[in-house]
Amino acid sequence: MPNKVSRRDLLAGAAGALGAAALPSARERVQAQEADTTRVPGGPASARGGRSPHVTVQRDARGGLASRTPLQDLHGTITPSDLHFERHHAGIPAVDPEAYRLLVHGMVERPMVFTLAELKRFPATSRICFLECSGNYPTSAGPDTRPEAVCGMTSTTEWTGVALATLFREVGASPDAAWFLAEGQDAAVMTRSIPMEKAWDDALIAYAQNGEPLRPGQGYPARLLLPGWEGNSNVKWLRRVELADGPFMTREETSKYTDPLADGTARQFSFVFDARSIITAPAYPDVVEPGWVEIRGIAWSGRGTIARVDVSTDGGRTWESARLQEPVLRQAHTRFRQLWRWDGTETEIMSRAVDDTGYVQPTRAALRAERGRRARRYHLNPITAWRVRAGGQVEYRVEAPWDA
Ligand SMILES: Nc1nc2c(c(=O)[nH]1)N[C@H]1C(S)=C(S)[C@@H](COP(=O)(O)O)O[C@H]1N2
Ligand SMILES: [Mo]
Repeated sequence: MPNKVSRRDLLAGAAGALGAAALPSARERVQAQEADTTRVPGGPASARGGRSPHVTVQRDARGGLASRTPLQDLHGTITPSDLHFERHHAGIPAVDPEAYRLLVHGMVERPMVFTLAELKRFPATSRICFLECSGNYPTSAGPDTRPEAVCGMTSTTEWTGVALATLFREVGASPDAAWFLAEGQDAAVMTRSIPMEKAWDDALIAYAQNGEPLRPGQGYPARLLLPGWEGNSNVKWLRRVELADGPFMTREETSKYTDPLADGTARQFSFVFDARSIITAPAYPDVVEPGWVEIRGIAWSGRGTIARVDVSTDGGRTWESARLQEPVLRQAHTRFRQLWRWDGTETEIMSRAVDDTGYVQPTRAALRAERGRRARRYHLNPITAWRVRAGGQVEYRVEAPWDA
């Protein structure tokens, strides 16, 4: 319960602040207005909005080459553009939109170069989906780990652009082309090979996010967008697309983003993200009180649509289906909620996502058994648990380091 303040106290406070000096300072004006917003005219309209001075939500950008979405501070499913996570291997290039060119060549009838204006003249299409980094797993995590540090390298956006299939029809893609290369114009010159099926299915050249031009960190002026596929393959600052009859075997796909498996083989192209979920509240550093608590979180799957999210409040012994909150979109963050009556005893709470392909989010032990001891910290999606102490403090349930 907030402190009890009477209306008369509020009015007296406002009058006092105003009466303290002949002309109220800006700060006093704000205080007076907050005490009773009906007595003083409010602020003016502005050319560009900002957040309330009371809202301090921001990304964790301590990584320098990466920043994380504060999942625990968000509501709904769309990530505000300035809170979308960022991951760039060699910094954010300053690309001049006038000088920007996209070359499409290789196994095509007509190699073509597109300006940004030309890309925008094609029929536009929009798509709401998540984008996640393949390395979205904590390196070292103590009990004081927040949701953003567990998996804040995932965000959901309404992307707008031109379907890659439209461009491929324009250049006359050869029916024998099986893969295409996507190359960025940053200092990392990020290059990835993508199967042509994804282009014919739902790949986009995106130039807008949530209604505005791409943010520089998201690949301004244009990027490749592959719904549900690992973040790394969504090449930003896209400058070149080359069609070929096989993969190009770039560094990112021969060494970095392959997954060694338990049977001694390796999974080379791990494009599609498996289903994952996390409880974002209550979570560290929340403190809960005995009684009703609404457990809230997000679930997503690169394979399709979230079909169910199970929640356990007894350390994984029993599970109940949580309520899914609309909209439930394919390959997008999906909200779940579950009412829980906490009796004040120590326990663990956790969530388990199930998608419409029947895939069930694994425990860490199951994932470990599947991937084996050589597994690296890529494409990890284990169930995450929060420990609720008897005093109500919520802590991250620490797992042994993945590489241990
Ligand atoms: N050109 C280029 N594209 C890139 C990268 C990069 O470093 N350079 N990073 C990739 C990685 S590892 C990820 S996870 C996503 C992150 O996209 P975001 O920064 O828009 O969230 O972009 C991918 N595309
Ligand atoms: Mo990434």
